[in-house]
This record gives sequence, C-alpha cells and structure tokens, in this order.
Amino acid sequence: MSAIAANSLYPAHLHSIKARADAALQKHGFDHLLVASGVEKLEFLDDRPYPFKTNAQFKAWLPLTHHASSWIAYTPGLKPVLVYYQPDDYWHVPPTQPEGAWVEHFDIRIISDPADAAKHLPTSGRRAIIGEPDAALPGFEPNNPKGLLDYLHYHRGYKTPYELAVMRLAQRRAVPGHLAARAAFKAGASEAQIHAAYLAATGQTDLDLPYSNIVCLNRNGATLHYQYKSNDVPSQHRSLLIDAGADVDGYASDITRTWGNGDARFESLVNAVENEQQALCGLVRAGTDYRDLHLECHLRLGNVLRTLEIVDMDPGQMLDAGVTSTFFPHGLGHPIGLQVHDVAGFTDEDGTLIPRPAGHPYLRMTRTLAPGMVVTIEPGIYFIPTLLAKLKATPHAKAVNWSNVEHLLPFGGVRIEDEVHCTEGAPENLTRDAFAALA
Ligand SMILES: [Mn+2]
Repeated sequence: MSAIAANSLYPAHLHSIKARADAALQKHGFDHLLVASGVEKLEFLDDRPYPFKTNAQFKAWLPLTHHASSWIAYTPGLKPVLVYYQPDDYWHVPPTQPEGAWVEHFDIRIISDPADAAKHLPTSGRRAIIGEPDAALPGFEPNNPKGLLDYLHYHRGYKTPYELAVMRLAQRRAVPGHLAARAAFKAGASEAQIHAAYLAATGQTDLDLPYSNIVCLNRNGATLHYQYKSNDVPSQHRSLLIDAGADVDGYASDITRTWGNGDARFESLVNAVENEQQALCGLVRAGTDYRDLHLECHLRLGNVLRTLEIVDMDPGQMLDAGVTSTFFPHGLGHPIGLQVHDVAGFTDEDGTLIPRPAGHPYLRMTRTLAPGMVVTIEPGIYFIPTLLAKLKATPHAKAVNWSNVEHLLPFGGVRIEDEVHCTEGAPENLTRDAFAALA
C-alpha cells in the first residue's frame, strides 16, 4: 500500500469521521463540534517550547501533526472549517501552505495570530469544544463533554480503510529500524548507538517517534519501560530487547523484538515466547473477548515456564497463584492507532468500565474484538529481581528452578510484539507482513 493509495481512501475516511461526529452530537445534544489542535508549551521561566503533541481528536480528521493553535469546527451538513495557524515567524519554520488529499474537503481559514481563530468559530448554539484547557480562547473554553468524548473515543477503536493503510505504512517505516538495531547489537554497540542506528534506518529523530524507544541490553530488559540509552558498551552482549515504533501521518506502530547471543537456554526462551506470541496473534478473531486472550496467554507462558524447567507447576495453578504474573507482569496488549495506547480499551460507548480480570491490573484492553480493531499482542517473560524476591518468600518458591532463573537473570527478559488487525476472517498481522515485505 503506497502513500498515494492511502490518499485515495481519505475521502471515505472523512465521511466516517463526520458520520461519527453527527451521531455523537445528536446523541449528546450539541449543534457544533470544535476541536483544538493544542498549544505549544514553554519551559518554566524560559522561551523554549516542549515538543508539541497534537490532540488525537484533531488528527483523527486530517493528517496535521505539527500544527499548534489550529482548530476544526464542524456543523452537521456543512463543510468542516479548518482554522489553520500559519504565523509570520523567522525564528522557526512556519507551517507550509495547506497541501494534501484532505485540502479540498475543508473550508480553510488561515490565521497568523492564535486569537484570530475566534473569528472563524461558531459563537452560538450548543458547542462541544474538545481540547486541553491551555487551548482556550475567550469564549471558546474547552468543555470536553464526557458522553460525547466517550462516544468518539470508543468508535476510534474501529479503524477505517484509510487508517489501516496508513498504519501499514507505519509498520513499514519501523521495520528497517529493527533490522538495523539487531545488526548494531550483533556488532557490539551500546544502547545509545543501537538507538541511533534505529533512528537513522527509519528516517526519524527522537521527536518524530510515537513514543520513546525502549532499548535494553542485558539485565535492563527486566525493566518494562526502561527509559535510558546508556553510552556504555557492556563487556558482554547477552541480549537486546528493543520496543520501538514509527509515526506516519499521526498513526503509530509499536513493535518489540528480542535477540540473543547464542546462549542455548535464552534462545530457547525467545523461540518459545515467539511461538506462543504467533499462536495468540492467530486468535485475534471477531467475537473473542480480549480478556480471555490475556488469560490464555498466561496459561501458554506457564506452559513455557514448565517446559523450559523454570517453574515446575501446572500452568492453571501458576495462573491462579499469581506465579505467571511474576514473570509476565503486564497486559497482553492494547488498542493502537492515533495513540500508541489508544483510548477506550476498557470502556464501552457510554464510557462504562469493562472490568479487568481480578488480579490483572495492567491489562489495557478488555473489549471484545471486532472487525476493524487493531491491537498489539505482546507476551513476555522477564526476570525481575523485585518480583522474584517476592515469589521466593511464598510456598511456591519450591517449584522454581532457581539455578535456571540465576542463569537467565543477566539476560533481562523477552518480549515479542506485533500489531494485529481483526477482520471478518483470518487476522492480518501488520507487523509480520512488513518484515516479510522487506526480507
Ligand atoms: Mn505495546
């Protein structure tokens, strides 16, 4: 799927976004939907801006990701208005003239002063104003009506064909980075060097990434959101766990790979986790409750722990006793799209919580899978000293083969993560398809 093909799908996407807005406005009693892109924020007592991140509800309408102080105003039946902020600025490069497949679908009003947006936005009627508090203009204070937002968030779980096309491109963009990272690991690089290789291969800077890359050598893989990139080159390169994505037109990819150094026990673990991960990807089917997949994942990982002689216990007992959670202390995955962790993974259309299974507080997706959803499938097995110490203090400690655990501790852990599109039939693995296309 090329970028041009994605463009051809844009009009139907906008039609869907408008239809969702129509339904949300009608259901919750509003006449107009106003969406603020957001504002650039400055450091305290300084004039340096923080990285700008666009309101996801703004970029749902059109692929503008670097445009602070802009607005969309939509009234059902009318062409949506885009208030497009283009300052006369010689300190920074201002936004270019509007261009792209979306331009003809908007009534575009260019402003050079953020306050001038007020001249182009509806002042009467019942207005739902979506935005962060800082985006407020006099008379246009975001009210973020909960019911309306819940509705829009929920329906973002179902991707349009345009969104799927762009998300495939986001996969394609990330995969060369993963291949380059692996090569840098094999060549003995530091975490910082591996990260740099990833950025170069994907044509991104840190600011372009949909989330900060997680680049872990050795034991650092046991910290789930390890936030550093060390410049130190370790004496041994045992393992690389890299969780890194890419952005295309505001849509994220989120891919994790783990590589070993030939150690037989660690390689067996990586292969076993990957086998279960692939089986779980195959279970992304319409009508399946994602919570059941998460619990199925625990049983499968319990079986891996038993087969590899790490824990000698029945997998069902391991799940019930929380032993699998020692080694797999996060959720199976989450919805993804305009946000890496897309909203509304555990609420219904009215914002009501769809509860997580007891004892699984970190699961980010509890909805039943349906065609159009894209979710990550990211099982892992980690050797986390604090959690292992807690397990050691329980009666289940005797089921653990601590010498195997000691052997694997310096490798940190394993996580394998793909994005999977739930369809009417067989699932589409966006990530594996991207790797295959570049092989
Ligand atoms: Mn993820």
